[in-house]
Amino acid sequence: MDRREMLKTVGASVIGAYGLAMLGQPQTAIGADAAAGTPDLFKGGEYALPPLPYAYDALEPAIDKETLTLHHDKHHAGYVKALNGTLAKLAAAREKGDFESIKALGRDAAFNGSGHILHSIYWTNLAPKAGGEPKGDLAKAIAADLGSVARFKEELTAATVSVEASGWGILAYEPVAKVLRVMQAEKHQNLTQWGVVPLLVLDVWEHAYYLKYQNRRADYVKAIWDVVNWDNVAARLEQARKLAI
Ligand code: MN3
Repeated sequence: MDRREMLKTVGASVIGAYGLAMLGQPQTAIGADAAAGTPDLFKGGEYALPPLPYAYDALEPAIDKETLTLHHDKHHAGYVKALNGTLAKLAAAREKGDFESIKALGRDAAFNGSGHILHSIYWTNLAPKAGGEPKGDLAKAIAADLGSVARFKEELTAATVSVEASGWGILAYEPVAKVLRVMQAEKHQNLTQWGVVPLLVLDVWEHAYYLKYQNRRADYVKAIWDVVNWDNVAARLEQARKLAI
């Protein structure tokens, strides 16, 4: 088995844990910009940086062009590169039967793999000329599981703003009880529950907002509601409901 085949095998098992079907860009009704750019997160035997599905300045004023450019082209790209590097090291270790570094490699794979997945979802969760309120089945599910849309927004805002250090606020679907849950992630990989499917993820690493908002994380989270692509969140819920654990 050559390196490319090994990566493919390793990659398939890793991405399987997250549910590959969830990662495609659902078509949205928001407009050509939001619907364009089907992210290809794994191609040619390696994880890949999906193109941003809109222009770098498309989310202004909520998210400024410089932040979005650095965030996508440098930070997300860095996670993809590190993930592929880690998986290549794991494959080499497997080839040699030398698992001395398995603990460190496992940590790196969890961190960078989760970073790749969450950022890929984050780009598609946002869109220009978006915001407003969720509709249809998504709105009904939010009301049934989380009180009301207004109360859900309060909960996710509170969870996101209060993440300790670097992390994410997350609306997830939990396929055992078949309910929506508001969660936090520290870094990218901590505090999760196996099996949940992230539907809407809000990045509160400082690199996501510091250039424009400095220490005012709450102002960034308030502004991000103006660019949430609810059609994308709704499409992800529809896909998640097909999962079984
Ligand atoms: Mn980030």
